[in-house]
Amino acid sequence: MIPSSPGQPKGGETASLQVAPATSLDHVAPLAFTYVSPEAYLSSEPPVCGHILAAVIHGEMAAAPRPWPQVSSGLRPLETTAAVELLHSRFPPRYAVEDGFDLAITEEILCGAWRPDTLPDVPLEGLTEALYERLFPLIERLGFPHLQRIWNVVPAINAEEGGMERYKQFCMGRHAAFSKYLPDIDGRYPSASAVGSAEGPLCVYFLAARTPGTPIENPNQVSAYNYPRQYGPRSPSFSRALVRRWQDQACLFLSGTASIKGHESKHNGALAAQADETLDNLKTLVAVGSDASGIGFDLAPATSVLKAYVRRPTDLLAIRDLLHRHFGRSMKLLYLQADICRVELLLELDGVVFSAPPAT
Ligand code: 3EB
Repeated sequence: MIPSSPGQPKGGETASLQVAPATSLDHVAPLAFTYVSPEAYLSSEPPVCGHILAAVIHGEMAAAPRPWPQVSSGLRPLETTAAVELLHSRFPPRYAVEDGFDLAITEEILCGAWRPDTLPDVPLEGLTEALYERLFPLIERLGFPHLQRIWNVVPAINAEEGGMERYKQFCMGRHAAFSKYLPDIDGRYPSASAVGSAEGPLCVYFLAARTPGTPIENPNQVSAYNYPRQYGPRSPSFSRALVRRWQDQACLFLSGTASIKGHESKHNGALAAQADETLDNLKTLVAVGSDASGIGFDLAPATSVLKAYVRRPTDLLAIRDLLHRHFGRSMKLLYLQADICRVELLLELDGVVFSAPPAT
C-alpha cells in the first residue's frame, strides 16, 4: 500500500498550498476536475476539491513552483489568455518524479505527466514509442497497471513529415508500445484524446488505476482500434469511453469525440452539423456507458465537465452558442484552440461524467 501522506513541498514557498482540508462535511469526490483562472491558481488559497493531483496549464502563464505535476498543454484557451485545469483527488497524494514522469499517487489513483526533457530528440513515431514504452513498466511497477484516461497533445498533428502525417506517426509509435507491453489487450484500451498544438513538445498526461475500468464503444462508430488502413498503417489505440468505479462513486471518461459515423467523417465543412453529430455520439456513449454499468450517467452541468477543441478560432462564438443552447450556460466547458486529427474535422469534445454522489 502506498502511504497516503501529503506530498513534501520541494520548496518552502509552496507550503501554504499543501494545506487543503475538506472545509465542509460534503462528500468529497474521488476525482474532480475544475477550470480556474491563473490568478485563482496562483493565489495563496487556490480553490480545491479535496487535494490537487495535477495542474494542466493552457495558454501563457507565469511559471510558479508547485509540488504537484504541472503540465503545459501547448493549447491556447479561446476565451482567456490562460486557463488552468485542476485534477483533484479526495486522498492526499504523494508527489514524485520517476522515469521522466511527474507523478501524483494516492491510495486509489495514479496521475502522471511526461516531462518533455528526458527523451532523445527523435522523430515523432520513435519519440511516442519511447514515451509509451517507459510509461507501461512504470505504472506496472507502481501498482497501477490499468490506464484509464490519456490526454495527448501532438504538435503539428496534421503536418506531413517524411511522407506521412504526424498523427499517423504518433499512432504507429503508440501502437508499437501497446503491442509490445500489452499484446493481449484485445480492445481494452484506455479512454483517450489526441489533438494538435501549433508548436511545442509532445504533451502526454494520464490517470491509471489498480484495477481495470470498463471500456465502452459507440455502436454507431467503428472502434478506432479497428479503423481501416486508409486512416494510417496502425490504428489509434483508444476506447470511445471508459467506466471507472471508485468505492462509492463512478465516472465515465469520454474520449475525444467528433463528427464520425462508421469510420467516416461527416458534414465536411459544416460546423453546426458536425457539432450535432458530435453531441449525438456523446449522448450515445453516455447511454451505452449507463446500460453497460447499470449506473445512470447524466451528461448534465451538475455531473459533467467538458472540453471543446475548436480548430478555427473564428468558430468559437457559433460553437459556444450551440453548446449553451444544448447544455445551458452552467456546463463546465473549456474552449481550446486545437487541431483535430483529421483535417476536415472542425470540433472535438471530450470530458468526464460523474455518477450521483452517494446518499449520506
Ligand atoms: C476519432 O474519433 C477522432 O488517437 O487517441 C479521438 C480520440 C481521436 C482519441 C487518439 C483520436 C484519439 O478518431 C480522433
